[in-house]
Amino acid sequence: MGYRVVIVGATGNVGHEMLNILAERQFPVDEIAALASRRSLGTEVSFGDRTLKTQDLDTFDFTGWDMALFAVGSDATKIYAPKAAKAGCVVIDNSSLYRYDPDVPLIVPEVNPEAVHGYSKKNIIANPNCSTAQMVVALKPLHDRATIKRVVVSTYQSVSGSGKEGIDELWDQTKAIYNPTDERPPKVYPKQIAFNVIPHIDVFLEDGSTKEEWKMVAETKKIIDPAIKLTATCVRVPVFVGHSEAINIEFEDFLDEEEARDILRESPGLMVIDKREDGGYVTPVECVGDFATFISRIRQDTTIENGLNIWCVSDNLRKGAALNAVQIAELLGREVLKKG
Ligand code: 11C
Repeated sequence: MGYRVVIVGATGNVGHEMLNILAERQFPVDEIAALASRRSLGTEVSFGDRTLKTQDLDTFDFTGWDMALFAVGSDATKIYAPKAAKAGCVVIDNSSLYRYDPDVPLIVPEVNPEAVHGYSKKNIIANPNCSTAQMVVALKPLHDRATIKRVVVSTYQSVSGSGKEGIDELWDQTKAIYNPTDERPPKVYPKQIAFNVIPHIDVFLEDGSTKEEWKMVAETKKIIDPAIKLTATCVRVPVFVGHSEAINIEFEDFLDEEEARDILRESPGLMVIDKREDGGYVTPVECVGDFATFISRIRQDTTIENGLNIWCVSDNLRKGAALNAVQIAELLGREVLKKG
């Protein structure tokens, strides 16, 4: 016996990846419903070798469905997630709406699987922001060994983090550099993204940081340890898919780079590719479509007592969103619902 699974936002980038990953990982599905807003109603989506016709999110009855993977913005989530949860369908939500709610577990299955048991307070589980998800997979095993005091992270985030509109804007601007008749006014980013980098993701906060940077701090504390201090600079780069991060870590205890490499190599969800030679590291184009979070450039930071630098790259639509949500679904099935 398998599960009755709903995908909310099935026509978007993340919803599309959720369907692919459920099929790729042979998640035990008895029945699947692909929901979309009225605007995309009737659009067909693929699930393995099947084609599903999308159904109307507005009128869908969640009663009798085991879990719903939500891949829509916070506004739609606010309306439909409580409806699903109340009908007894466990919501796995990719938006930021519930992440900081103390009654909602925020889960990265390689890091804090035990938190799944907290789902029942609201019948909702939150999926973290993409830039946090890949980073905490790398930080957790190092924290377990040498206790992280402080992290300084700079991100290089792809335009797919802004959805299809971000991808289209980079594509259109790139074409327009060579053919100015293709030029269109920017809609998604406040400055040119093609052949440029923009140190601004999400809205500005009063202290001068951005919401994306704040999310990395708040989510790392909730998922790993509130004692970890973290400061982030989040930057949008002209890459279609794959977020990269330069992470500087200060530990309580000394951690030798060789031991760090061994720890990371043996930890779940990670793939270490770290040869100290030309091309001996991973770049975002190589991680697209992969399940792993890749770690390269592991090296001691000798400017502080117990310091380490790493380079961390992952497919933001997968580990950063759809894959993590499916892993939560697997965890929920294994530990709680126990049907598959
Ligand atoms: C980006 N990280 O790259 C964002 C996208 O809170 O789930 C995901 C935003 C979120 O723009």
